[in-house]
Amino acid sequence: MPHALTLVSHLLCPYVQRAAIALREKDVAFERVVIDLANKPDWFLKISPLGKVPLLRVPRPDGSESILFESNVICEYIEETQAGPRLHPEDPLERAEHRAWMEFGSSILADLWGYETTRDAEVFEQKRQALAAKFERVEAELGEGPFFAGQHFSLVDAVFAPIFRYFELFDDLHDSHVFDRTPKVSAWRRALRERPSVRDAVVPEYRQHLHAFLQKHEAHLLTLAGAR
Ligand SMILES: N[C@@H](CCC(=O)N[C@@H](CS)C(=O)NCC(=O)O)C(=O)O
Repeated sequence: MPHALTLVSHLLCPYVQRAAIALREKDVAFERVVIDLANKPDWFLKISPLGKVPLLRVPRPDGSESILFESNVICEYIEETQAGPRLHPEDPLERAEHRAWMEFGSSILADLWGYETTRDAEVFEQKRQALAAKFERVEAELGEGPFFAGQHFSLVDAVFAPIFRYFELFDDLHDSHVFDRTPKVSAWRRALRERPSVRDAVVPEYRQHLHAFLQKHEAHLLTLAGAR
């Protein structure tokens, strides 16, 4: 039987991973369609208002289809419609705080984009410092763990897990020292790495794909690693 929900994806996209993690946490079966962003198919351009992934294709009862875009909107929809563990706090103020930290995660991704794609040593260093400063902010928010809000996995975890995944490769290539002053963030990273929903959000060859992406951009990170 075909799955009701289809997640239109790209192999490396951290925003796609948020939605995949949320679906897996709720134990929802879904289909994944992977597209090449460097060569966007016409059907995708027709249905994606911003030309971006993720999209969630949702069938309506009348047989038509809704196309949801924007990862946080998709995550909120999953939270509101799917059974399974809650991924947002019950309390409205805490829920708003979680949404704010999800946005913070998106701003980290903007710095990470510069960090991983620049060929310029100066820009690289600016981004490295911006990332370190942002993770120090996050550090101040964390409690006992293992997750953002304690024992209970939430959408904030789904947002940060793909961010941390980048550093598995990046810090192997060249230690960023971004986490030197953030022991709680480091513990959070470890907890998320072990989570099945996080592991399964990407293909087993993710690391190789990410490495190829760095090569395509002639990233300064690879120059530092002496790997180019
Ligand atoms: N704000 C969007 C950002 C999504 C986004 O930037 N996706 C990237 C891939 S990770 C994309 O599709 N970029 C379009 C392109 O590369 O042309 C969201 O949260 O869904």
